[in-house]
Amino acid sequence: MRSVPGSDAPADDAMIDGRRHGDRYRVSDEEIAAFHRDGYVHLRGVLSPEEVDDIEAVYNMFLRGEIAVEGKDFNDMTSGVHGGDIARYAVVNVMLPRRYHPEWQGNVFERRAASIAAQLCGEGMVIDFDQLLAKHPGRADAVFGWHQDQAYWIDTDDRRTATCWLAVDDATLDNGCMQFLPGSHHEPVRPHHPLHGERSASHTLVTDLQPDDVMRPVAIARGDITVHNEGVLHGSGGNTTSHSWRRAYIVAFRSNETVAVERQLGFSHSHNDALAVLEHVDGLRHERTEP
Ligand SMILES: O=C(O)CCC(=O)C(=O)O
Repeated sequence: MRSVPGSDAPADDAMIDGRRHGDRYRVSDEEIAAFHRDGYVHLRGVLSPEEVDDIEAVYNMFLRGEIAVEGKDFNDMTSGVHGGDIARYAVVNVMLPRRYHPEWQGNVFERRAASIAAQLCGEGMVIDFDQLLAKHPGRADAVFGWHQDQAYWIDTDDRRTATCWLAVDDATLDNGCMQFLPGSHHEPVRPHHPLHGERSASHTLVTDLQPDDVMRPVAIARGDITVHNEGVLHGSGGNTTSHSWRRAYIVAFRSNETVAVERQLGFSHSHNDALAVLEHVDGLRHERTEP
């Protein structure tokens, strides 16, 4: 048995291992229902400890700067700073690692996540983007502001999404695990604003919580994932531990048609995309009232 402080329930290792079959991970009917009801779901043991070790080796090459990443695609999500010494970053953000390290394409996380996206959202789901988000220990300011992902994205007809968030370290309330507002994906996209000044200065978009919003922290173990929908309100707190990194590896799936439309419009999820495109994302369209 293993458990993470604050996690919803201890997990039985034998039961978890039985759910991985090569490239596939079996999602239960209850988990599929939870994803559609709450806008997110926690799936245990999607990767084995050895599989996470392999992922971690490449992850750390990115953190050590051994893999070149262009311009703003290597940045601090809290300050918008890019380049320079990452020891000063609160939330290290690497956008599109599979673009910058093509050898990673087709890795075991991508393959299992693809099987999960198909079970949750149906056929025709493809990788839209990937991302690494790492919080240094001892950074109470490593806060990822409340947002809906759709706020960062342009409007498209097919809104199916499965954003798979892999814990490379145990993710706990203390080191800044994900927190979700269950069911909020049924609401329209809320108005968002750049964290600092204009969008040119701040890629990060945030929205304010409403009085009745009760965020639910979801602590998960290394090798577990959460999967969330583009409309669910979420974010995470700082890393107040003295010793524990909080490293996450994210692979986001959307429909083939949606990804094609995005690319046609010059939207690739790179922070280097043209400002004209980045200024026309959903969360900045304040007049929006429908999902
Ligand atoms: O890793 C975090 O704390 C936030 C990640 C996030 O917002 C996302 O994956 O959509």
